[in-house]
Amino acid sequence: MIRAILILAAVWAAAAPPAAGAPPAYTPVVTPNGATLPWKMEDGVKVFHLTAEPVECRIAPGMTGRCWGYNGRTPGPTIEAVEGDRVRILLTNKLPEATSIHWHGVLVPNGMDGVGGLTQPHIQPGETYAYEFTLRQHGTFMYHPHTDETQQMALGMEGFFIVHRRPPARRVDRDFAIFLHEWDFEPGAASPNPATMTDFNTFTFNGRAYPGTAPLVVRLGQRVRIRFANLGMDSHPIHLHGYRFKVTGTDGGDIPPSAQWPETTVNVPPGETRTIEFTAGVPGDWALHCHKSHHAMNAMSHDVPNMTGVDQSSAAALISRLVPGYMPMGQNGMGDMQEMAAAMGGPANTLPMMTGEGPFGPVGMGGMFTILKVRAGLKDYRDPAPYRAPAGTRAWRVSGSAARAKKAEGGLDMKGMEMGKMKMDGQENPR
Ligand SMILES: [Cu+2]
Repeated sequence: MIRAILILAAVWAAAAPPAAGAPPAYTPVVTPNGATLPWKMEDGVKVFHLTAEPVECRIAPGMTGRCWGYNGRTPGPTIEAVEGDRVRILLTNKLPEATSIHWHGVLVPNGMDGVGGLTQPHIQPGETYAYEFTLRQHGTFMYHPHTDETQQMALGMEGFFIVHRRPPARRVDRDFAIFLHEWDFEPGAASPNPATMTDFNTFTFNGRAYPGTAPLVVRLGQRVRIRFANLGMDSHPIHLHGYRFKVTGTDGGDIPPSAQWPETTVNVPPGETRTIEFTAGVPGDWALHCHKSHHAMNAMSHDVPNMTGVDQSSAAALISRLVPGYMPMGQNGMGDMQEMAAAMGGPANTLPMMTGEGPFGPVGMGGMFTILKVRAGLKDYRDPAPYRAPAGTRAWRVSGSAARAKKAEGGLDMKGMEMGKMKMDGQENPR
């Protein structure tokens, strides 16, 4: 009898929605540089409120975009709920034009699908609409407008809609969500051009370009999930250094374990989400970035002649008679442009192409780039100091300029170098 009651209680606990304010039965999602949408319980319904509005987007130090989004940000705050929840989402339109909101990947009754003109009237400026449905699945989904989509999504109107599994599956310790977005900002301009179809120049994780992106801070040994979403015009192959991972889900749901294979890069096409999982078994500062090389750069201009290997010295002498201070660029690659651009100063509100300082010098990346920081013994998830590789586990100079090497060494102790002792087992995906 007691056993039956215990079983019934366990079944009820698994099915009942948690009381408002009770700790969630899942690891809450972290949206780096972003936010999670608060909710309140009203008669058994989780009620959320989104406001569509113009927003300021701090792309990185030195650049702010005038964009559109939800609740003061782009991407909008992450909606987080649990399978079985009844949710009501209010949308207030504070844009200068009509909008609507679609729940991408969420299985809803047709009238809740949010396609302006098709399943409901467009939501006019000043109006508020309510959407209500029961969540019958779990996974990583999105929300975005379905009115004047080209303009509204290009300006940043999008967000995560994450539904946790009930009962919880294998628990992860850290659960991150990163929205990918490409923008076209004319040099010096703050408003992105929504008419651009292919040639974008600014690439962001959750509305931030490196070095404006927050790192993903993880304690050594933790199970990590990262969810990526893309509503742009281009696909983004996101590459993680130091690990192998498995793609465990799409916006269609879980991928069964028998269909998962190891990867180091996951391509995230437009209109899709991808979820990856791995165990963070090796400490370090591991790069996480889009592998389209132009997407890991800022303010990248593409309509330029190829100067690689071209001796510009005679041309430079001639041009500088007409344009005092003229400097030829690109002869030895783009790496020197960072320091040059910093010295010259670019247009206002425009980022240098490659920025970010590491312990050994400029990182030479921008755009869709951040760092997975894995450390033993973390007490909290604040950004830790740069990783210091143990003696014998960092690349070393064999020959070359001692002066350059000294600068590159960054003053680190190079004694006791011994190769061949680096422990690799933590990099294996144990499952
Ligand atoms: Cu990309």
